[in-house]
Amino acid sequence: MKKFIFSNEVEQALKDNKPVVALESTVITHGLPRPENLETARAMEKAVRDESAIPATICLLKGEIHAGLNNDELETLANSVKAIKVSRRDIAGAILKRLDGGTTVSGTMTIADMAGIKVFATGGIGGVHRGNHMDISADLPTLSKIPIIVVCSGAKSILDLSGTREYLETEGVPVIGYQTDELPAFYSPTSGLKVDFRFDKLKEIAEFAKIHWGMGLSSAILVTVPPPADSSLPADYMEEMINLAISEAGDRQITGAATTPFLLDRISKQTDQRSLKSNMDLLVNNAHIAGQIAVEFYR
Ligand code: PSU
Ligand code: MN
Repeated sequence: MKKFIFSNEVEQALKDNKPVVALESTVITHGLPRPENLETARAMEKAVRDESAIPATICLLKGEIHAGLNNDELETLANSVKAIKVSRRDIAGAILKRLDGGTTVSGTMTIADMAGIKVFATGGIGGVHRGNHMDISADLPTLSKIPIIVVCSGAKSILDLSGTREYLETEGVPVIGYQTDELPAFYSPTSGLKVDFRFDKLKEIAEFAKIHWGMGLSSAILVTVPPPADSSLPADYMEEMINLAISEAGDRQITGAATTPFLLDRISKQTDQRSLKSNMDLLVNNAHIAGQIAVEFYR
C-alpha cells in the first residue's frame, strides 16, 4: 500500500490520540460551484478547529492520498478542473493514473479508516436513487462495513429516502438523531421518517459508538443533524424543485456518477441559490458537531 501524505498536525494528532475529524472532498470538486467550494471547505476546517479538533480533508492529488491539506493544496483541489469523483472502487485507478480526485463518502471512509480516524463530517450521504432502484450509492454498503461516526444531515431528498432508510436497517447501520426524532432531509429538517434513537447530548453519541463497536459490530454510526433553521427550506417546496430537476436529468439522459452533481446544480439554479446557501450552512454546522463529538470520543 502506498503511504499517505498526512499534514503534520494530522499525523501528530493521530500519534497522540487527539481528536481528528475527516472531511470529504467530492463536495469540493463536484458538489459545490466555485468559488463557494473553497470558501466552504475552509469554513468546515475552521469549524472543526473551533471545537478543538484537527480537520483532515481527504482527497487525491496527482495520485497521492492526502489526509489533511495545507492552504495551497486545498486551493489546488478546489480549482482542479480535471479532478474525478472517487468512490471506493476508484481509489486504485486514481493512484495508478496519478489523478486528482474528490473522495465521496465511501472513498473518504475507506481512507479515513486506514488512517485510524473515527469521526467524519459531510453534508449528506448517497443512497438509493429514485426511479432506478439499481442505482444505489456505494456509500450505503460502505457504511455497513467501516466503523466510523458519520455526521450528516441525512441523505439528500433527491434520493428515495425511505428506500435508503430500509437499506441502512438491513445492513445494521444505526441511524441516530441529534436533537431530532426525525431523519432530516438535507435542506429540510423533516422527512416523515423516524431515526432509531434520539440523543440530545453529544456525550451520549460518543458512548453509543463505544458500546456498539465494543461488541465487535463494525458498522458506521450515522449521526443525523437537522440543517440550521435560518437557511433550511420547506420539504414540500424542495420536493417540487427536486422533481423538476429529476425530470430534466431524465430528458438529458444523465446517469451514474454524474447524476448527483447534475441534480445539485439544477436545484441550486431553480431555487435562486437558496439550496446552495442551505447546503453550505449545514456543511459547516455538521463540521462543528463532528468536532465536538470527536472531542467527547477521545476524552
Ligand atoms: N451530498 C451533497 N453533496 C455531494 C454529495 C452528497 O450534498 O457532493 C456527494 C458525496 O460525496 C456522496 C456522493 O458520497 O455525492 C454520492 O454520490 P453517488 O450517489 O454517485 O454515490
Ligand atoms: Mn450511483
